This record gives sequence, structure tokens and C-alpha cells, in this order.
Amino acid sequence: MSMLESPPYRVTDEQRRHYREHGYVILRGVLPDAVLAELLDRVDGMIAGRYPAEACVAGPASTEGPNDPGRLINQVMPLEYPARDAVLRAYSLNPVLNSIACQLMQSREAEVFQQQALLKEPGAANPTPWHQDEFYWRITERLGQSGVTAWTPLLPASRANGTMWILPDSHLGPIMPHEPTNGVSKFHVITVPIDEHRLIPLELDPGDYSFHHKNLVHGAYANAGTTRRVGMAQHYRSVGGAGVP
Ligand SMILES: O=C(O)CCC(=O)C(=O)O
Repeated sequence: MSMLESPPYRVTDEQRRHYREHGYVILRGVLPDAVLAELLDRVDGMIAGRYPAEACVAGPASTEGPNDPGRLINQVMPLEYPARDAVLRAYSLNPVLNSIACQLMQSREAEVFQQQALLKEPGAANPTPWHQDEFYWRITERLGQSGVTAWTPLLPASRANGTMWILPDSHLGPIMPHEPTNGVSKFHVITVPIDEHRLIPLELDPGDYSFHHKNLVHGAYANAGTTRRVGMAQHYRSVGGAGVP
């Protein structure tokens, strides 16, 4: 039986409509605190060397050159899926998140093809450049698939500590031109001006989720607060049947 026929978490028609029309939906209290606390311990521990980070990037998000902004952001990102690490693997197979991804993409099945935790200390120049995920992935163009990101903070995220911001409705437009940040980074940034007045901050607690469409413009300002900001993104693509690109 597919996730659409018997979902462990039911997305309402109104939530699906919001996702379709605006490119994102906020779902609160989706997973219990213990799941997110275990993930935080794991990604922190991988960076600190308390847990092995086999087949995983665990360290600066990008170090292409001395001016690379990614060097001030730590990242944990498996290079194989499902991940070798048991906690990351279990999270990638979480049936509740999988079911939500299927319902939003209207696909019979969904699979995780990327996980990325971005860890940002307070007071560092560590913004996430404005981007569209599909610029990096090209899964519709290459594979005819849809894609959705499940993003939750592993510590409370606010405007002050550099939560993620999204540009509603921007998924309805084309994939915009991007260029490497500072000319040196693996991070790319949209080259046309973003209407920053229309951006919405995702002020969420661990276990609250934003699901955003792969074409939605999003990013983050630097962590100018006093607390750490750790975001966990899990990227799904539609498999095994119809999906809504
Ligand atoms: O956590 C962030 O700042 C960015 C995450 C992101 O780009 C994503 O979830 O697609």
C-alpha cells in the first residue's frame, strides 16, 4: 500500500493547497523532541569527532578559497544514501516525513537523496546565499522528478539567530541565474535582486517543519544572535509514479 493510500501523517487539503500555491507549508510538532535531540547530538558529535563520519562531509561547508563564506558554516552531509551513520539513516527513512513528502508531491513514493545539516555559531558572517534547490539538482530537467525539502531546526530558530527565510510564490517562476558566492564558493547565489520585503522568516522549534518546493527561493541572513543555529534539511524526490513537478 502506498504512502498516499494509508499515510502515517495526514496533510490536510488546505495545507496541500497552501504548498501548491505558495511553494511551502509549515507543519508544527511533526516529530518528538527526542528525535531532534538525538540528531543534534549526532551532527555535533560528527563535527567534534565523537562519532565516526564515514562517507560523510563533516566540517566547513565550503572551502574553495580564502574568501569563501562557507568556511564559517559547519556542515554534515552524507555522501552515500541511505547514510552509513545509523541515526542519519533512520532519519532519512522516517515514515512520517516520507509520507508528508509523498502527499505534497502527489507521488506514490519518495526517497531521500540528500541530507544537510548547517551549523552556524553566533556572531559569524555565515549567511546562506539566496538560491533555488533545483538550480543545483536539475531533477525535473534530468529525471522528470519532483522534489521537496523538509527543514527543521535542531535548536530553536528565530530571526535573531539567522533562521531560514523563504520567498512565497517564487516556485511559480523559472529557475533564475546563479553564480558562485564571492566567485570562489560551492555555494551559489541568485544574481537578480530578491524582493526582501516579501521574505518570511521560519521561526520554528525543533520538530516544527517547513516543507518547501525545489524551485522556491530561500536562504538565510547571518547568525547575529546569541545562540547557535542548527538547521537540518532533508531533500526528497518523487519515485515510482506520478508526481507534481
Ligand atoms: O539552513 C539553511 O540555511 C539553508 C538550508 C537549505 O538551503 C535548504 O533547506 O534547502
